[in-house]
Amino acid sequence: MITALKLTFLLLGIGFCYRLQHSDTNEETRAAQPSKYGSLWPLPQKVQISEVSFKLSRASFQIIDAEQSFADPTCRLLQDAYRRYYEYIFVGAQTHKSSSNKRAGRAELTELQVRITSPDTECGGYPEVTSDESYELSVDQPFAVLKAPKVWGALRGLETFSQLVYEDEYGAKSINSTVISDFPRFRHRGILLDSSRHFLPLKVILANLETMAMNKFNVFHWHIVDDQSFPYMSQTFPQLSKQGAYHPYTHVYTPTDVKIVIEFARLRGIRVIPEYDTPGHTQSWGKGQKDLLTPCYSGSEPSGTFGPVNPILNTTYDFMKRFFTETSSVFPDAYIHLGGDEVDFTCCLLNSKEIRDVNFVFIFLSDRLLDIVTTTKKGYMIWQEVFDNGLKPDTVVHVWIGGESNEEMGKVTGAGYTTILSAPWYLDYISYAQDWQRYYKVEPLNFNAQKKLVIGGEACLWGEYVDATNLTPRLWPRASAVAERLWSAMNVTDTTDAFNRLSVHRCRMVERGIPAQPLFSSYCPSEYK
Ligand code: CP6
Repeated sequence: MITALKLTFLLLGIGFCYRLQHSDTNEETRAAQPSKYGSLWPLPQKVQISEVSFKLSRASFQIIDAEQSFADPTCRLLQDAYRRYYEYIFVGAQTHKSSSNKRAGRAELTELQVRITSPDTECGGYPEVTSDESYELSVDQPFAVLKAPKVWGALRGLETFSQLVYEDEYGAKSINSTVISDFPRFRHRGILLDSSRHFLPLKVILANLETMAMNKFNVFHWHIVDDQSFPYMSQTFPQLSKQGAYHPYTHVYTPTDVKIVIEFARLRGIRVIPEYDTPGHTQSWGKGQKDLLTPCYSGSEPSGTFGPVNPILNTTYDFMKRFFTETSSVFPDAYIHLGGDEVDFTCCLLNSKEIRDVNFVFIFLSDRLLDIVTTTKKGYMIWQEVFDNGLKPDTVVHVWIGGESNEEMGKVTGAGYTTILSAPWYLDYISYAQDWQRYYKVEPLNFNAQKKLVIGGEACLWGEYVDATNLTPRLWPRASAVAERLWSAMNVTDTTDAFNRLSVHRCRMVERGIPAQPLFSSYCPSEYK
């Protein structure tokens, strides 16, 4: 029998659940409507889309070098990109579909001509923080033209062109007459992936580089090793991955694997910045490198556990010199990330006689390691704690603490450091409903200090709860919100329009084979095919 009291609780419970489900804002319960910007993502700086439309057919459309282009057919980066985008443009399109009778009179667009306007196309080079990613796109008769000073802008413009193509109501591939001129708001637009907490197979990393290009990200921050495992196969110190990886042969990145990642990224205009986090987060290094870590003591006896990298032994610096000399030639980027976060001092400061009373991070990182890395001719990035301990002036500081309040950004840029923002963009945190809006609403320059010093930001996907099974849907399209914040103009803040474009952008990623998760109740047109 249900007593009156039980019934009351039951009803209260139902009411509570009802309110939970229906407390979403309008924004969160609405279905996507067409945006006047189609499905462009991230939104270009200047866009004019007209009503005039052209049809495109798989049989006759081609992407080619313009005659006046400084690039020629030996530029593999462009030729590869033409092939990739041709396939993306006609994804899902049938080869021999006769286009509709009704609109048969429509003009056909048969060419996209790509013109690199600077004699130094940078085709064979690596993207850098200063690379020019600007481009201008005009879609009109008799052909569309994409102009960019460097190949990097051409890559961005090809993605934009492919996003302009849609299927009309008869299923014919179409594009509207359009004029776009575009460039990124921030130069550093990154994604951090963590291959230490879980090993990430090469194909997962490559799929995400591909998706990064769809979102105009240009930095892959590879948090390659950490406490849990050391999958980087070092040629100088092979025992590091032999002892420190989850598996010495299957769960490692060989020199060839690393080369593949770097080249795949280069062809998409993406830098690869490796992070070798020191002096904390280094437990896995200790397995293959004797005496590298600080022994902990219980009383006067070694306890058998280890703290951070041992800052007082000269052998530590000999090791670091050889290790970072190797990585500096393996990774072509001008920067390396040296970590420096979350150093646990308790063990060494409290227990070891020798290491008492020293400012650990300062001695190790600021004083010695940065000098070592400087001799390898690399610049360095560091997590924000190191800044709090004093730092060389040319360091790039990566702000990760402070959530959505930008106080720390003001402090770091106030002290004159170049800065990268990640604090509001920890995508490993998940919650109910449309959290992409929270990432989207962040304004990176929302503080009173030297805004010029903020060169961009990174979305971080730490690996404790993420492996090959769930990485891609957890990252996309949530990271797309960060992509638009870092690429598009400061005043692009309309979340309703963003929702409309992002919904279609997400379906496009799915059509391109990327299992990006849905934003909200809905469906993708391609589900019917
Ligand atoms: N690993 C490393 C981590 C984190 C950091 N460094 C981290 C800390 C707090 C949160 C998420 C991730 N897992 N090496 C901090 C930069 Cl909430």
